[in-house]
Parts: sequence; structure tokens; C-alpha cells
Amino acid sequence: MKIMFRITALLFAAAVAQPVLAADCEFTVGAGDLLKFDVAEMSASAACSTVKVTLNHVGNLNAQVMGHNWVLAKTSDVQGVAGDGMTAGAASGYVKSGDARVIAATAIIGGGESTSVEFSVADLVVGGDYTFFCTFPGHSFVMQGKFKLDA
Ligand SMILES: [Cu+2]
Repeated sequence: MKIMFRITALLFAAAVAQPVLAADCEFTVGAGDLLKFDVAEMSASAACSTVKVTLNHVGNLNAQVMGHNWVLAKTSDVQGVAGDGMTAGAASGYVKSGDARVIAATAIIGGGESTSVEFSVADLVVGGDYTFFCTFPGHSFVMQGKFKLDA
């Protein structure tokens, strides 16, 4: 009887866990006219076939003045990616084309706009040190957060 109860409890836990796992594959991040994402940390599940991140610019300033994007890289690559992005310029969305250090990157958007990116986490390491950031000139130093991949 006790065993039966345990099995039922496990099945129930599995059923409840399902939607939580699905939610770990999709994220929404907001940023306004300040150099700040409204999310400090994201934890995605390694079980996700792809992860989708939607960036909403909830501010009023346009992309030339206060553009934002969402870029993911290893924490050790943040400075290099942001520096090369700045050199690449606005026409490239402040991301160097073909930059192998970039795991994922959205377009640069301005106030009231929205964009998203979908990427595979197959090559990411569970527990690895990843950072998401904005490569608009001058933003990456403060506009960033941690990205974690959970088993
Ligand atoms: Cu920005």
C-alpha cells in the first residue's frame, strides 16, 4: 500500500513537472530607456531542443539612441564580443558577422519594438559560465545577466 502511494506520488510529480520544463525553454526579457534588463538570471533546461528568448524594448527612445539587443556568450568572451560588435557598427547590429563566440543574438531594437531569437543549447555545458548582454556601444558593462544551463 505504501509502495502504491509512492508510485502515485511520483506519477503526479512527473505530470506537474511537465509544464515547468516547457517554461524553461522560453524566456521574455524587457529593457527600457535605462541600461538594464529586467531579468538578472536565466536558467534553461538542457532538455530543451531549442531555447527561445524574446526581447521587449519597453522604453520610448529609438534604436539609434537607446538600442538594445540580447546576446549570449561565454562570460570570458563578453568583452571581446562587445568590442568587436562596436567596431562592426550599427549596420551589423553591433555584432561582428560570423563571430563564433556568439551563441545567440537578436537584432538591435528601439522603444516599443520586440524581437526574438531561437537557438540550440546542444553545445552548451551544464553548469558553464555564460552571460547575456547588450552590445549597443557602452551598454555591455552594466547591461548583462547570468545564463545557466541546468541538467
Ligand atoms: Cu542596450
